[in-house]
Amino acid sequence: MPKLKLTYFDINGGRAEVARLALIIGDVPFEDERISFEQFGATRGSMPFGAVPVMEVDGGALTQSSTISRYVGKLTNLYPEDPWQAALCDEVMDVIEDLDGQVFTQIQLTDEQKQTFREGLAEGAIKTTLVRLEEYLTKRGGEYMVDNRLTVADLKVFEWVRLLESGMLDHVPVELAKQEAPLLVAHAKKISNLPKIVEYYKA
Ligand SMILES: N[C@@H](CCC(=O)N[C@@H](CS)C(=O)NCC(=O)O)C(=O)O
Repeated sequence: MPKLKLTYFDINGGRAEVARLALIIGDVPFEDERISFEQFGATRGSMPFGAVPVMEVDGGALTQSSTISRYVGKLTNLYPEDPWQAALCDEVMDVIEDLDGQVFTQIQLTDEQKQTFREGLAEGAIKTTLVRLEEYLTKRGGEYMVDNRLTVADLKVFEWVRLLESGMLDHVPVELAKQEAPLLVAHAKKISNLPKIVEYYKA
């Protein structure tokens, strides 16, 4: 196994969480480096694309959360081998990555503009995506997003539903996921109950 070091902000969840969870579920050792915003400011110039997460793999650096999740998914057997199932797995992760891009790019907005933007997003892209992912999961039997087994696509959806339900997203109603996508919420609950995930969040 390569020597792995994952660098990301010291926050609850975020773009490194899928890779972290996959490594934990797969029992793959890695260095979990959590940095402050100040440390990020001081070191971003040396990061390949000036952003986190960054994963060092035997000293080489890999960026882009979905790329890292796919790579880690392959190391941990949480990524489909079948090309069609792998494409579906990528599709689910990209759908959520699109949302992440919209949700986390209002740094320049005033509080009032941010509220209007987030409320629009909640009623628009977030709600639509929840409904469509609910249909996606229903169509595939209701247990796993793709490949009839746990993959990084499930972890990505889990992390999104966890964020929505946490109340950490200002101006997005915490009950939105339960209202629009009860099956996704049940799916997230099942993942949160996996013994290694329980242990991780307890720590
Ligand atoms: N497409 C990239 C986006 C990376 C990204 O924007 N990361 C954020 C943290 S979640 C960041 O480093 N923001 C600080 C900045 O750009 O100043 C990915 O998926 O990893």
